[in-house]
Amino acid sequence: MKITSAKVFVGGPKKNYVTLKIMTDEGVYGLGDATLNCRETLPAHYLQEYLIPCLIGKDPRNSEDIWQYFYRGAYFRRGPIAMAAFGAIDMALWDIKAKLAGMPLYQLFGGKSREGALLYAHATGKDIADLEDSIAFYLDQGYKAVRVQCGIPDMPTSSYGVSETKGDVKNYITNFVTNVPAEEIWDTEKYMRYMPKALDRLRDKFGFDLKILHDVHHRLLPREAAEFAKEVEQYKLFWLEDPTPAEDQDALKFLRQHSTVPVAIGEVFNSIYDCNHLIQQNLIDFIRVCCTYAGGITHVKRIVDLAGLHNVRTGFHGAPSHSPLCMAAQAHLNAWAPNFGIQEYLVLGTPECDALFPSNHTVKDGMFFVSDEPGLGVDFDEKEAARYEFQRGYHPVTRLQDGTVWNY
Ligand code: GCO
Ligand code: MG
Repeated sequence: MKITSAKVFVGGPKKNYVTLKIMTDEGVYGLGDATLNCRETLPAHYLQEYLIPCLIGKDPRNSEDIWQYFYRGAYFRRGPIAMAAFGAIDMALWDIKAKLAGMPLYQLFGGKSREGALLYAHATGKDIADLEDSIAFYLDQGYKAVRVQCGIPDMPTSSYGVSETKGDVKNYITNFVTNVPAEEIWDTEKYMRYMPKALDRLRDKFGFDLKILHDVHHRLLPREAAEFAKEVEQYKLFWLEDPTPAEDQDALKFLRQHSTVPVAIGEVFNSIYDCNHLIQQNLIDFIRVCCTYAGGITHVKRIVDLAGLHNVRTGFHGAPSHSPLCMAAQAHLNAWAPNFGIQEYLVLGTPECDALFPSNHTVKDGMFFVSDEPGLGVDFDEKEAARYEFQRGYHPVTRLQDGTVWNY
């Protein structure tokens, strides 16, 4: 069996999904996601210029050898661009393998450990009243876990994960399309003073059964993160995400000495080498990698197994920029993983997105139910894809009040 050709598509409804389609001489094709938010054309070019020419003629069933060939063969290894490109190829090869087997992908990992996988939605509000409406909206849909992000009074601009517009509480998706990045102002003291009060009010209103997550988005210094974690411990978060930028991994020791709040990190990690110190030292409780820019199913499954050895659970990244292909790859891992924790979920559900990526996966009562179609269980409609083209966009750049550049 041989790979005969492969194509890359860039575009989608409100997002520049980077979709890889690998064709074989037996007519079976595989699909993968290489979307790297706000840098989408780079993995697309990496695939087109460097990787696809090497794929032609290879046996698609040898997904491990092909992964090693690209990873070890690159010499300049790792990094989000290369790993997203390898990730898309790897997903597509697993899709082919499971289609050949006539099985849903999770069967090739060892079958199902659970029927439905717990999801969390993004609740958001320009202020606390909006955030409460947003949480109520997700509770009505049956969600049992929500990430809460709230506008901070007197913050000069809106902060991460929060809409500019009052009343914008449903399925909030940031529009990053700009010629140059927008700029935001951040004030750590205001955030640290207000956010615990907001959590207090939410526990008062919604009680302690609701699973509440919160994303600091890398903005605190190690000592501040320890203080914040200590203070919010009483609100029993499901997790506190990215309290500090994870480059300085030992900074988390400080937080661990002061608080038992569960910590989730890893959405910007690309490889097991970014994760292994945090996992082996028990500095985190949830690992947040994703199947796209952490090198596909082959590599992420290794990370999941390592995490399992140290009682770290999964909480895969599922921001709006992940295409339904990446979400499906993760759904199959979630169905199997003995150390599954939770899955972030935003992507599916718009008619445009469903038309571009038809699938029978379902979401009900805040749980994801993986379909029993062979392979990833997601198709790609090339005619629909022709409606979209690439639109450049940037993540905002964050500054402190005095102009110092900070972490987005
Ligand atoms: C999350 C993330 C995202 C990132 C986004 C950047 O927890 O989902 O923090 O919202 O900001 O993936 O492209
Ligand atoms: Mg995050």
